[in-house]
Parts: sequence; C-alpha cells; structure tokens
Amino acid sequence: MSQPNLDLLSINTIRTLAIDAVQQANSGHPGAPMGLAPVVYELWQQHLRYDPADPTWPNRDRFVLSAGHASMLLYATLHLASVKEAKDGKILNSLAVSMDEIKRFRQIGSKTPGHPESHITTGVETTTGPLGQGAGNSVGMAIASKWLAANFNKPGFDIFDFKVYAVCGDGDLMEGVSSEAASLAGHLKLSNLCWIYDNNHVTLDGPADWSFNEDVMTRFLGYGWSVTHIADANDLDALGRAYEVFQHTVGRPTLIVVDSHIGYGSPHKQDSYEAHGEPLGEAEVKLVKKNYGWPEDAKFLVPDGVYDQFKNGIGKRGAEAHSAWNTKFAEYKKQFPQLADQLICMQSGQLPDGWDKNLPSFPTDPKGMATRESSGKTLNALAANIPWIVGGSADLAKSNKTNLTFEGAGDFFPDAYHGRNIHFGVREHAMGAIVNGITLSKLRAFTATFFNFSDYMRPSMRLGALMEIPALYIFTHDSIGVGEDGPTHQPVEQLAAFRAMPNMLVFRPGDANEVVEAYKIALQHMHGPTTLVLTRQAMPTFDRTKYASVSGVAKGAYVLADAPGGKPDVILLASGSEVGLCAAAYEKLTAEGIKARVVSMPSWELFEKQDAAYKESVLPSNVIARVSVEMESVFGWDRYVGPKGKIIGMRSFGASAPIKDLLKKFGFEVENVLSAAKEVLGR
Ligand SMILES: Cc1ncc(C[n+]2csc(CCOP(=O)(O)OP(=O)(O)O)c2C)c(N)n1
Ligand SMILES: [Mg+2]
Repeated sequence: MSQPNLDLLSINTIRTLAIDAVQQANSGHPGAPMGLAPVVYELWQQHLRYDPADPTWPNRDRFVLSAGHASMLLYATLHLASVKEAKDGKILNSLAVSMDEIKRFRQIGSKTPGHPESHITTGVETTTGPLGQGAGNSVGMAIASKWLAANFNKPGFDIFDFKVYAVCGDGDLMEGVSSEAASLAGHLKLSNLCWIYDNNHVTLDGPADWSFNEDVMTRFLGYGWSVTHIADANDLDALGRAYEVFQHTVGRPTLIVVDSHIGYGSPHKQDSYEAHGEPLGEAEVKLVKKNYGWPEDAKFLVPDGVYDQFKNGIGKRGAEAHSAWNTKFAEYKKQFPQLADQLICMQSGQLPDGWDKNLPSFPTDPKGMATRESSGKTLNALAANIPWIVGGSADLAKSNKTNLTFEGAGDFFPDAYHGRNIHFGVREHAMGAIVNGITLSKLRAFTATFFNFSDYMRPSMRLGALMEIPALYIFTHDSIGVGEDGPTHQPVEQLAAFRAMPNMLVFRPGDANEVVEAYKIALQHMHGPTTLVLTRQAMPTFDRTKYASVSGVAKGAYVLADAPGGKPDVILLASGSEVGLCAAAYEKLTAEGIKARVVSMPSWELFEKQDAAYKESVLPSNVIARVSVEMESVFGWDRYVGPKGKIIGMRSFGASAPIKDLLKKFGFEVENVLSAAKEVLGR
C-alpha cells in the first residue's frame, strides 16, 4: 500500500479501535479519538522522540492526554506502537496495552480504565480525567526537563532535552488550572512545551459556544505563547509543519489550535455532543466504518501493515534516538561519574548516600518555635543533601519558611533554569498540578502555601494520591492559631478532609523534633504523597529525656507522657500545637494525683497501619476516659475517644482576634482540658 494510504489506514485503526472498545464496554467517549486520531498519529509517528521498547527512557518526550475522557485514543496508540510494559523499573516482554486489554476497556482489573491512570498502565505519563490537570502536569514536566538540562547537561552532552506535548480539549482550556499553568509556562518561557488544542466546538452538554467563545489564540498570545492554527485535523502535512515549528521555537511555549470534528466520519453524530460520551450504537458504527472504507462487521481489526507502519515509524526512529542517547550517556558516565550516579539514583527513586546527615535536632525549649520554622530548617538540610529536591510556594515562601537558602540553591527563573526555588506565584491549583508533573519526572518536588488554601489545590493533591507519587505538600498556618487574619484564613475542616483521602499520608507534628521525623518518613515514602500541616505560632520543644523518644512518630501515634506503671485512668490525645497543651494539662493532673497519659498523634494513617497489639498498647481498650484536643474539625475523633470520650475541637469557623482570645473563646486552654479530663473521669 502506498504511504498516504498506510497513514490513513493507521489513523482509521486508531479510530475504529476506539469505536469498538467503547461499543463493547457500552460506555466511554468515542468522539474525541475519532476527531483527534490524525493529530496524535502524526505526532507519534513522525515527531515524538519515544522508544516503544523502553517507555521509561528518562529523556523520552512526554505525551499527556489532558482530555482524559479520550482515553481510547491513548490506549489504541500505545497498542499500535507496540509500547512495552514496564514494572518496578524493568521492561517486560509484554505490551503495555494488549489487544485483550483493549477488549476489556473499562472492566475491572484491566489496564484500560475509563480514564488513563499512570500507576496502572505503562506509557500513561500521568493520570487524567479531571479536566485541566494534565495541562498543569505538562508544565511540571517541562519545568523538570529544563531543570535537568540546566543541571546535568555538559558541552557536547545534551543528556536532557525532552519535549512535552499535551492534548487539551475545550474543557481543559475552560478550567482555571490550565490558565494558571499556561500563565506560568509563558512567564517561564518553556519553549519545550506544546499544547495541542482540540478546537472541535463541542463539549459534553452541546455546542461549545453555549459557554465558551473567547478568543483562545489571543489569550495565549497574551500569556507569551507562540500560537499556530491548523484548519483541518486531517491535514498531516500542516500538522507536521506545526510540530516542526514548535521544535524550533525559542523563548515561548507553543499552542497549536487544531480545528477538528468530534465523531469524525459519523453520518448522524459528527460535530454533535452526541458523539462525546456515549457509544455510537451498532447501526451507526456500521455506517462510520463504511465511511472509512472499513469492513462493516469487523471488530477490533488491525489491518495488515499497520503494526509494521508504526514499527517503521516511531519504532525505528525511537530506537535510533534512544540508542544514540545510550551511547552518549555511556561516555557521560565516564566523564562525569558523579553526575551520572546522581541521575541513576534519582531515576530509580532512591535517596543519595548521606541524605539524612546534618538534620537539625532541637533542644528542649518551653517557648519553642513554630513548626513552620523547624520545617524550614529541616527542609533546607534535606535539600542540601538531596540535590534534586526542588519546589516553592504560591507567593508565601517567606511565611511558609520554604525558601531554600543554602549556598547554590538558586532560583528557577526564565532562561535560568538551574535553581531549586520555584516561584509559583499566586497559583495554588497549578502549583499542585505542576509539582505532580515534576514528581512524575522523578525529581522530589514540594509545594507550599497556607493550609486554608489547600482547598485551591486539593484536586491536584487527590490525583497525586491516586497516582501514588511521592509529592510533598507543605502547609503552614494550620489552625485558628493564625489569629487576627480571621476565619477566611483559618482552616477548620481541611485536616479531616485530607485524613479521609485514600493514600494521602498526613502529618501534623507536635514539636520541632517531630517535624524532623515526619520529613524523614516523607522522603522515604515513595508510593504516595505526604501532606505536612504546620503552625504559624510557636510551640514548646519537649524534653525527650523526660518524655518519650521522638522515634514514636514513625508509628503515627505514641505515648509521649505516661502515668506511673503505664496504667493511666485518662488519656489525652492530640496532634500539632495541642500536644503541648495536653502535656501542660498532664503535668497538672499528675500533680493532683490523677493518672494521665498523653498520646501524640501526628499521623492517623501511620497509626492505622500498626498492628493491633501496638494500638492497644497506646490506647488500651479498658481506658475509656479519653479527651482529644485539636484546633481542627472534630470530625473523625470519635473513632479514638470512643463513646464516653470528649472531643475538644472546632465546630464552627474561627474568628478574627488575637490568638490568646481565640484560644479562650474556643476552649484551647489548660483549664478546659483539665475539666474535660475530670468530666470523663466522672470526677
Ligand atoms: C473537572 C472536570 N469537570 C467536568 C468533567 C466532565 N466532563 C468530561 S468531558 C467534558 C466536556 C469536555 O468537553 P471537551 O473538552 O470539549 O471534550 P470533547 O467533548 O470535545 O471531547 C466534561 C464536562 C471532567 N471530566 N472534569
Ligand atoms: Mg470539545
């Protein structure tokens, strides 16, 4: 078959695989894959630098399907390109997406879930579905590429120069997160970033112009992007030229606006929302296939020559590029062994030797320091030891104490991409998505803002948890302890909400040394993100010769101070700043002859992972007199205090006032803890 026909045959194979999989599942989104197949085919076949035989190659170009509902477009492409499956850093002989998996689209346990999930399917670079997130992730990947190049490339050794492509629909571009991310990408001049906008004039509910008719091109020009327009998604030559122009564009990211037809080729559903999110129906499928010149009754057909077409295109090109890179990297290893070792360590998810040396240890101090303060010191020590920790704050770095200040830390600025401090600006949501993208590129990355504003980045954090990636989300100003800024800035329910999030490891450390322990655990925790919840206000640093060792943090909760013989009549439970309050109450109770125990509970998730015997040793079931104290929503504490216990916590929003007045108003004073303890003891 002649070349154009093989191209078209391959494109129609992508289309019909998507159509058939959706039809068989009786669920899914056929329209976007039908419209976008040529756009993605041209990119993969002719431009994407990607070796299907090794989808973990660190310098591969990244392809992100932000329009995650079009998942079959990605699955069909991964399948036809014969992308290999990888597991635990090893390449297997099996395919990332076999034909069987395509036939099991959207079924339990398949590699082809409804929306792409990176921890399930090799070749899926990031989990997408919530619109806009993939666009945000792609900016993180582009930042990672620039940072890696700035720090690891040497003259003659461009070890890193990967490009990042993201396919976005109308929905992606309507979402705020993509606007934030695009604004920052333009500011940072990320010339290695290309978004492909599927301008099909249709969304889920109907025509896009019911809700969206802004001038997208002008908007992106305003962000500092280079913008091109392709009038016909089926014009491979024009697409090819646009990709080439992107590859040579300096100083700006690129937006390629592609006019396409949702449900392309469907006589009754093309250009209609009806092609968006439901199977075409058996009768319509036949008509579409007829239109494509396809055997009408064939299902999941890959015509002769199509696999070879991909093998001879992306397969061959990718293998050559990868092999040239391998040769170059072998020489690089000889000339720059230290840097090469670092790269190997980073890419395999290890921490370098000495990663935990010189961590601070905080002396006993009744006045103490805020946990944001001890966090800043710990983070700086770790980042000095681990050269690939990068991150920053959404314009609150001074308050969050997350600036990396050691010599050589530097800033990540436009055209100066070596630095470790990223300035996200006031863009919390994009910050979350970007840090996920950086983390997916194997750097260790952190975000920072006030805990209250976690609401602005929670959707990205949820995906970090779903993807099982080791992102670090740092929050300060964790309670009404914020004081005068008032209830708009005082988190209440956020802590309970993150505790409810599957696979999110949360710490609210009880003193400066608990902060250090929490960081150590977070850095070693590779299969999910960690959220650190820290105070603005000072809190005591405990005397660990008198109270228990801080190593108890690793168990999530531990007995900090105990009754004689380890036989308490009442248990005080707390996290964060309220551990000190409980310790003060404990001293008074002890002085009064009441047998009390203080349990510091920095991480519910870790505590829940302990065996029954340990849990029983910390919270003996026969001690039913229990009081929890936490300046956060009371939600969930009944689990630990039991039916006879008392919860001192927040049942309303906070208020604007000096902290001492707030502590009084909301009952976070020693006297209140004492009377609660006596109440549950029936005294
Ligand atoms: C954050 C978020 N909101 C809503 C949805 C549900 N949703 C999925 S696709 C879609 C319409 C998107 O339109 P467009 O991006 O133009 O996709 P097309 O119909 O062109 O395939 C919506 C509302 C979602 N996936 N994510
Ligand atoms: Mg659309």
